[in-house]
Amino acid sequence: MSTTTSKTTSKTTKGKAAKRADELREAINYHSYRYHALDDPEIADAEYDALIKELMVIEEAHPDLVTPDSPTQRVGAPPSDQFAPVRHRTPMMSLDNCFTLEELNAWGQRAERLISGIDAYTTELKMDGVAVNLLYEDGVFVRGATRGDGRTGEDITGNLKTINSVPLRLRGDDVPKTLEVRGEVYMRTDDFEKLNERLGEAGLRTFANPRNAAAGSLRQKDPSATADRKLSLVCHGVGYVEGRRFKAHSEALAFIRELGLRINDKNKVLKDLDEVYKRCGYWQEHRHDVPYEIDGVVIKVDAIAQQEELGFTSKAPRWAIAYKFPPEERTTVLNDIFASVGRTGVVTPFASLETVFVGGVNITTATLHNEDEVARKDVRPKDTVIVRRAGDVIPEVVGPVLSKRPKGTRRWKMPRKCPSCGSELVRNDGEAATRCLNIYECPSQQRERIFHFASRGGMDIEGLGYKTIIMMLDKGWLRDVSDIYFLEPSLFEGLEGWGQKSIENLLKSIDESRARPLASFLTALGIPHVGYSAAEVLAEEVRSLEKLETMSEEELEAVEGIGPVIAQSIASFFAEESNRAVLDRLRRGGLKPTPPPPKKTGSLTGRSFVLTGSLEGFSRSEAQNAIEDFGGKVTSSVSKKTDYVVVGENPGTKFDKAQQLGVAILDEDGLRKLLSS
Ligand code: 3BD
Repeated sequence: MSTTTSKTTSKTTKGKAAKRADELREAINYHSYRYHALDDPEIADAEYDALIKELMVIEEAHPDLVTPDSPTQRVGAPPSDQFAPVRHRTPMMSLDNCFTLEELNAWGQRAERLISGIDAYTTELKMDGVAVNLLYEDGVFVRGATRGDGRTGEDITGNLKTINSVPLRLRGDDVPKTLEVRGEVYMRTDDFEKLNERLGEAGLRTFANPRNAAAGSLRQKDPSATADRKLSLVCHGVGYVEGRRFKAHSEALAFIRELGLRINDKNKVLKDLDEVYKRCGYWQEHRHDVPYEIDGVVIKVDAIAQQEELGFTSKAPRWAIAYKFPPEERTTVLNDIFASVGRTGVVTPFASLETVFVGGVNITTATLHNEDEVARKDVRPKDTVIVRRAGDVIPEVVGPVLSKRPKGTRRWKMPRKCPSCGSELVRNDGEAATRCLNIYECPSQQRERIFHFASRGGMDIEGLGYKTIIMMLDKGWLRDVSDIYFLEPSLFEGLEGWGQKSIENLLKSIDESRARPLASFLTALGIPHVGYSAAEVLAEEVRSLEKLETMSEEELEAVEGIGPVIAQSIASFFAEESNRAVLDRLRRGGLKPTPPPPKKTGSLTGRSFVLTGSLEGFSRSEAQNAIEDFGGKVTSSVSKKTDYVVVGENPGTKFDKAQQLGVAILDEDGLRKLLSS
């Protein structure tokens, strides 16, 4: 009798819990929609948090009540080693750019000539984020991917789920069976600055800009790491929707907003081109009035019927264009000019400036490139100068404002001695660069080499940032990059700021780097002229470091994609005794780069292609994928080692070069025949 009672009680408790969980989920989803999609919350953040907390308590007590789309399941996916490729339901197109209002006008005039009476244009702020594609089935978020090459991206579902503005379930009774939406994931400027501050304090590598920070956060292997970064999503289009037709782009956006997806509240439908130009001009002036980075305005013909009439070029719709803002310029006072020594010994003059806000960030230094540039611009210490920052390029000094030059300024002279090690600087005839030749001992070069080695483009050792490297150099733990692989936890004992956890994390990421892809390792070595793309070509060819070490300059030059300059540089790098010693020590430290996956073989194995001009039926990456699928190789420049040059519309100089060298030329049909034979 007593058992039956307790059973009923537990049943009703359970029933109650299930009911309350449902109520909570509904309330949470509603308030999340008010907050993210409508930007109009009804309750305070603390009240919202309390609802989440209550639901978590219930779900913990009754794990069988947890649903996959429950708002508590944002950090659910386990860490994964790889992001699987996913093909988008419909391809994600490219967007044509224009850089002046004249170019924009040319685009607008053309559209209006092709279609008499364009009803309206939508204008959207061009988010400087990471393009993503989200798939909803029966209203449930099932998959999210990066854009990739437009056709296939990487599956980042687990990471996207951690973003609060990504609804896990769509709202309403009018949810389409299948919906694919496109948007940008971005990080607010203030969150970016906070993140960098945090990373910098922890001695970790910082990000150059919010876009890189967003991209890096989305690529975390562990979704809980992504969850720690504040990311947001705005949607700007529908890729596919089942059972519904829209009359206008603005209608599609309004529809997905109803479903709970966020769209930008600055979007505006305008009735003619003059208004479009005005709005572009307005946002160019006010680009920093929004709390995130934008790099332009996207203009789209609003009516879908008119979009369809305008159609596409080979790569991008004719009904849309991005107006990109010009780089921003400001004036400030140049306090002094210094010279810094990079990892290859090149000495770069740079300006130390009165802090100035330009391109969305405060800058205090700007590059002056080289000795001749300083002379040509004749910028002098104490000059008022114009500085420019475009996107993620290094800020540069454009020139002096001569009317503001104070009395008694003097031309700047390149120092004779290395500012880091004091050795004599050298500038070779015919070269712009001044160099410090003390390659192995110069502290600046050592430091920069190690920093480059550990950086994202190289071995990507999380936790080995500037601050940490400087500390380790100071302590004498590092002399060259091989010392990284002999670091012991005991070294850190008693060091301030180094807890058990951070030591473990650093050593773990060092350990992970032991098996980085060969191409990353070759890039990390910083051999002059060997950037990532040359390293990729080499890795593909040699498949092991040992093989590369034994190759002669002639053998290297025979590799497709490797020219005489690179071949010479690699040969002399490996000829140097001290470099060999570092490589040996790296191996003793357990370094074992992973060779690239086996090459596909097929009818085009051993054949190399260069693409020029635009093809009708392929985007560039589609053509490349198709060639590679058959075992062929696509390289960027034409040489006598090239087998075929594929020529599309408006080919570049590669076409001329191919004719000069007598390389076989294929048109699009020729390529298709070759692929199908
Ligand atoms: C934005 C294409 C179209 C659907 C093609 C018209 C190129 C990134 O705010 N609309 C926007 C934004 C991007 C867009 C389109 N509307 N395409 C848009 C876009 N408001 N940033 N993009 N993309 C998205 C891209 N991404 C990476 C590499 C190459 N292209």
